[in-house]
Amino acid sequence: MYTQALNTTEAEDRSLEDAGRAARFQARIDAEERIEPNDWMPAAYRKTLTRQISQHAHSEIVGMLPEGNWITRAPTLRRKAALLAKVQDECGHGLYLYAAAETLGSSREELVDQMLSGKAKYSSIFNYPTLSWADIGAIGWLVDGAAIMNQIPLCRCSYGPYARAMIRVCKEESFHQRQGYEIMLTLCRGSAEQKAMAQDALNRWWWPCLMMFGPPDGDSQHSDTSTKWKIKRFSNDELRQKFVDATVPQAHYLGLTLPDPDLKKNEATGHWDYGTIDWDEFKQVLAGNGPCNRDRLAARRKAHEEGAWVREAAAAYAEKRNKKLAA
Ligand code: BYC
Repeated sequence: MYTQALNTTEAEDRSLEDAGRAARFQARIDAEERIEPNDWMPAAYRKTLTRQISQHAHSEIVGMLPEGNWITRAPTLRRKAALLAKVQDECGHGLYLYAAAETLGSSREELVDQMLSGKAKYSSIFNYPTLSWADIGAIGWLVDGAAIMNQIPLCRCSYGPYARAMIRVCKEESFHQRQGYEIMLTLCRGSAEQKAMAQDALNRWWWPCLMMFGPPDGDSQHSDTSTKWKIKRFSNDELRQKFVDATVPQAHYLGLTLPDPDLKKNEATGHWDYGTIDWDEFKQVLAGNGPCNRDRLAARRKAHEEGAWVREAAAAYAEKRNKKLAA
């Protein structure tokens, strides 16, 4: 009896203490203070950040595959060097994003396993194929363009390690976007065949790029809490609209047509109104049924297996070195 009464009081104390901590945490967020790894944070904040940062890391790593496909077939040495550097940059982004996610308490092995087992998501966009050289231009211009639109606000995310990682990522993505646009410009100023190739790439990548920003606001599960915690600064639809408004004039400058008959400038709002996104296609891609989902996961699993000896060698070296330091 006595023990039970004592326990109840302890539980009450704990929940009062937690409520106090949660209120202080929210006050820090509201005051635009950065949350650092050793600070107290609600379990749900840790969980949603681990989810988002690790998905982001997986996207960077899987994102190397569609472009990596063209490294050996780049049309010139200059294009090859730039593409090689871009793909290496994506790898670097993945690595510092995994490092940022690790500061929240999950191990890299655990996170990578979640991706390889198909449990964790990565961006839908990387489940589409790169069929021509123009796709490399379209990815740089549109996919990196969309990524920048989404990631610039993440530089002000409440979680310090993620926000700081985003600063460098955004600088590199801006360079990627420029090189992609320059590929498109070269193709559009080239032969009729080259211009048609650029138009075909735009036709295939446009709608999947709009899907990158996530489900419409009414269907977004995490937006409310992520906005309250200043992980998200803009909603999915707001960022999508910003992307459309920035990209339509760029397409016009290239002399290309956007594959949307409903696209038109809304003189009242100043925005470009766009047609209906095929959310069934998005759901299918998320469910693993996009054109390349199976290939992408198979390629990552193969690379992981083939890299096992590197991880073992690094671990053996670290153990030996630690023993030496301890002696
Ligand atoms: N693909 O409640 P919601 C790049 C999921 S760029 C797959 O709105 P949230 C790169 C979402 O995870 C791409 N899944 O979620 C660029 C959630 O499922 P779970 C990576 C998606 O988190 C160039 C569910 O749908 N960028 O790496 O509030 C070259 C409901 O959505 C997608 C980032 O990851 C999608 N497109 O908002 C190479 C940026 N959209 O988790 C590489 C960081 C939504 O409950 N992430 N889902 O199972 C974010 O900003 C946010 O997570 C999102 C989604 C805006 C993407």
